[in-house]
Amino acid sequence: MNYRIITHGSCTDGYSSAFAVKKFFNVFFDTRLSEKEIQEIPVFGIQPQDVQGRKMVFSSRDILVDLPRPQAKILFWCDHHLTTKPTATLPENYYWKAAPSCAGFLMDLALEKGAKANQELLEFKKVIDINDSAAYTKKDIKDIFYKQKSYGQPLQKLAAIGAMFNTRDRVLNDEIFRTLLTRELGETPLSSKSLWQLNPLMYHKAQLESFELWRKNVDTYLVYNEESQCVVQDDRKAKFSRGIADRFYVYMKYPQASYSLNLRLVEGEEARLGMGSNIFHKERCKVDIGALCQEVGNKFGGTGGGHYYVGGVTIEANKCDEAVRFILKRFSEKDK
Ligand SMILES: [Mn+2]
Repeated sequence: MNYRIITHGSCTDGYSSAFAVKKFFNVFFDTRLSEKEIQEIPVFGIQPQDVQGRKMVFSSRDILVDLPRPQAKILFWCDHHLTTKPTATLPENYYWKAAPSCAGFLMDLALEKGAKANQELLEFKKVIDINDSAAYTKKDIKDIFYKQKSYGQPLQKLAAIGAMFNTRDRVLNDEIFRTLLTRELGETPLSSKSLWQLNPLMYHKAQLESFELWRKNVDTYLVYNEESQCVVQDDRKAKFSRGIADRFYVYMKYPQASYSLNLRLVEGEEARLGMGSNIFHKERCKVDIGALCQEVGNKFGGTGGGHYYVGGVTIEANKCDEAVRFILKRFSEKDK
């Protein structure tokens, strides 16, 4: 067989997308593989820059989802990021759409190809779409980023599963990701029995604690830049590194903000910048952030991309300050 499923690592949509490929494998590829054979297909979680930087060598049996399109011809590609929008007609088995989630898009494709829809799957699609496009209400954010009495809502369950592969240890995250996706799969990524035996709630509760630690720590150096209406989280100013990032906290703390920018150095040579717009006020977002990330990547010696409302970019560490000025200036200009 030698199929490989390669998806966005440490990411809930990446996990759900790989799940959808497995669930509808025979529909997508017109094969007659047994459940066991499908179960055994290996799953790899990688990052967009691994594809863009050509660190990864692809083969003609590779199935790539929720990631940029590689140069090499592969078996199947499906993505929904604005910055990977194709400029020419796609070859067979290549799919792109500006959908809220890649997993939801894959489910739609499977249904078009004749897979049977069921209520549970359609319900799941709603939840993953909200999750990956951050279409949350403030109440949703409270439900999934702060300690609660119970965790039975679908969005909370999805967050609990995401917590399993969102620890601070990349290697552990990848191992959990692989483990979850090479076991018996349920109807949806939420209902695999074997998954709940691994006690996602334990990870979730620990993560909520970590979010709290993180919020307390970033409170000491978060800055709101009035001019650009952007909250800046410059991790170079941090005395400590604590907890796990709660990426929507800035919009709870600064409701007046239109944008957020976070940056950190990785191994001294690389700077990673994340940008987003206020998820509760998307109408304020006049800048195509994915496109801006791509531009910043090209301008400052790296690569970047993303969606209209959120994106990321990796650049040369010594160009970090210049890049920040460039980004804040762009935010200031566009809002006037
Ligand atoms: Mn996605």
